[in-house]
Amino acid sequence: MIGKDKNTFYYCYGNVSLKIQIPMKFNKMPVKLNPTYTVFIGIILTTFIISSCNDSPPVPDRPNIVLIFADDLGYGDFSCYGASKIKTPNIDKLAANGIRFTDAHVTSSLCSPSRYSFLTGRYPWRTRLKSGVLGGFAPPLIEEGRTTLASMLNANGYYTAGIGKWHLGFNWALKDSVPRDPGISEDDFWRSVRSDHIDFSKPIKGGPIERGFDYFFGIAGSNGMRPHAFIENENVTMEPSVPDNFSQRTSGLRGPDWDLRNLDRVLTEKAVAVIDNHFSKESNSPFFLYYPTSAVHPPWLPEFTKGQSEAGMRGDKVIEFDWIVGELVKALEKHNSLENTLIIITSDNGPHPGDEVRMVERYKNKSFGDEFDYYQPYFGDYQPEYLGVYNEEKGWLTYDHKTNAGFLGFKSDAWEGGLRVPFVVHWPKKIKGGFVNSNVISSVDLLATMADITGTELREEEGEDSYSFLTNLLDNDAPQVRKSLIMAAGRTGALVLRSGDWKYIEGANPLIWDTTQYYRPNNYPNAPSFMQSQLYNLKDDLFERNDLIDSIPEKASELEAIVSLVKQNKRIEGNEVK
Ligand SMILES: [Ca+2]
Repeated sequence: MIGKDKNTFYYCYGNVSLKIQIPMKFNKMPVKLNPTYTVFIGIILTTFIISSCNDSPPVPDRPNIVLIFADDLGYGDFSCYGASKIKTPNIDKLAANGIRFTDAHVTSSLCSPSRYSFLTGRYPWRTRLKSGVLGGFAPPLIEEGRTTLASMLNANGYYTAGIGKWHLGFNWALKDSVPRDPGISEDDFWRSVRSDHIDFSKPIKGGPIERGFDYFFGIAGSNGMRPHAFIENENVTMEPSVPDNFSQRTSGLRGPDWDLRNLDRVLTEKAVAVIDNHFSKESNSPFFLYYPTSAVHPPWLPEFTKGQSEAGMRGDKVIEFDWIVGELVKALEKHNSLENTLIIITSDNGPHPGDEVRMVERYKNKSFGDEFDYYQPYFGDYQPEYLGVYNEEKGWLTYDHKTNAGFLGFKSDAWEGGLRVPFVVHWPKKIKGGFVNSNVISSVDLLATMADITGTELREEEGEDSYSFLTNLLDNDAPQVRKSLIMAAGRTGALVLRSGDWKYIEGANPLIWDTTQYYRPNNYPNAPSFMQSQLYNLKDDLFERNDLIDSIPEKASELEAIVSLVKQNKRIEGNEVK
C-alpha cells in the first residue's frame, strides 16, 4: 500500500495501481472492523480504477486548498469585475475557468475583524473587538482552543502553512524594564508599545502556530504597522535594529531584511517555496496555504510593475497582486497539481479610492529620503478629487478608475463599497467553469464549506456563524444557502443586516465615531449620515441611493429588532434568532 486517506486506499503492483474507495456511510459505521475485512468488503462494495502507475503518488481526492486574501482590494479592481485601467490576466483566467461570485461579502469592512471571521467562521463582534482593528503588538483575537480553518484542516491530515499578513494578534514578550499602567486596557497598553520595548529573543506566542498552522512566515499587521520585522513560526527573522525610512506612518526601527518596497515579492517567494517543499516530500496528504498578502494596503510602493496600469501607484500594486496569483498558479502547474487544488481569491474589505494626495506629496518631496527617487515618475501634474472620505483634506487621485466599482462608500463603511468584495473560485476537478454566481456568500462561510469538502462534521460551538456553500460550487444552479448575513462597519462597529434583498444599517454609536461629515460621499450629496439607521432594497437600488427608512418603517422595525437580538450574542439563520 502506498497511500491512504480517510476513505481511499491505494495499492501499487508493478506498473498497475489500484484505488479502492470506501463509501462514506460505510466508513461511518459504528462497528469497528478488522482492517483485513475492511479492505475485503471495500473491494466488494466499491469501484476499481486501474490505471497506469507512474512514479508519483496518486492524487488524493481531497483538494489542496490555496486561499489568496488581498488587503483593501475593491470590487472594481480586477478586469474580470469590470476594471478597464487595470489588467489582471492571471485572475481573469481563473475566473473564466471557475466561478466569479458577484454578491460576496466580508463580515467587517476592516482588516482584523474580517480576518477573524475568515479563519474561525464566527462573527467578529462576538469578540472583544467591537470596532476598529488591532495594533501591531496587540494580544491574540482568536481565542485559545477555538477551531480555525487551519486547525480543522490540520486535524484532517492537511499540511497547513500561513504566509503573509496575520493582523490577528500575538503574545509578545516585553522587556522587564517597560512600565505598565494598570489603569488602561490591555489593547490600549499594547497600542503604546514600541519595538524597543520588546524582547525579541523570546518566542512570539499566541499566533498562527498556536492556531492550527504547521508553518508561518509573515508580518504581524499591516505593512505600515510596527513591528517592521518578518516573523517565521514563533520568532522574528531579524530584530528591528536599523533606522526605518520606508514607512509612511511610523518611524522607528526595522529588521535589516525588511524593506517595505519588496514585502510582497519576499512573501510570494515563501509561498511558492511552501508548495515546492510540500511536493519535494512526496507526501500523500494535501496542503492548505493561507496567503493574506500585504498588497494592496497603503503605502502602495509597487516594486516592479511601475507604470503597468493606468491607475497610479495603487493600480500598479493591484497588478503586482495579479502577479502573485500567477506565481502560485505556475508553482501548482509545475507539480501537476492545479487540477485538484481549490483556489479562492478575495479581499478582506473594500478599497481606498485611489492614491492619497497627502502621501503622494510626501514621496514627491522626498520626505523619506532619496530612496524614493524610483517613484518620481508617478508625480507629474495632478488634479486631486475630493470624495468625502477620510484624508479628505488633500483629496485623492483616482485616474477615473473606480476601485469600488461605483458602489457607495469605501473601506470601513457600512455601504456596499466597504463590504462587497470580489470572490473567484477555481477548482478544475470539480468546477467545470466559466460561471458567474449571484448568490449571497461570505468569507465567514469558508470554515463550513471546507469542512463540507473534507467530510468533517463541525460541532455546535465550531464556526457558529458559518454555512457551507459547497452546493453553489458544484452546481451553479443550486439555490442560495444563506437567508441572512450580519456585517459591520469597520470603524464604527455599527451592524448591518442583509436579509434577502433588504439591507438594514444600524445608526453608529456617537461615542465611538462621530465625525459625520468626514464620511459623506460628495458624489451623493444627500447621502444619509452614518449616525442614522438606513434601509435599502438592493434589488432595486444596488448603489444605495434611496434610503427607505422613513417610507417603509415596518420593514425597518422588523430588521432592527433582529439586529437588537443579535447584539445579545444570539445566533441567526433565516431571520430566526436562536
Ligand atoms: Ca484591509
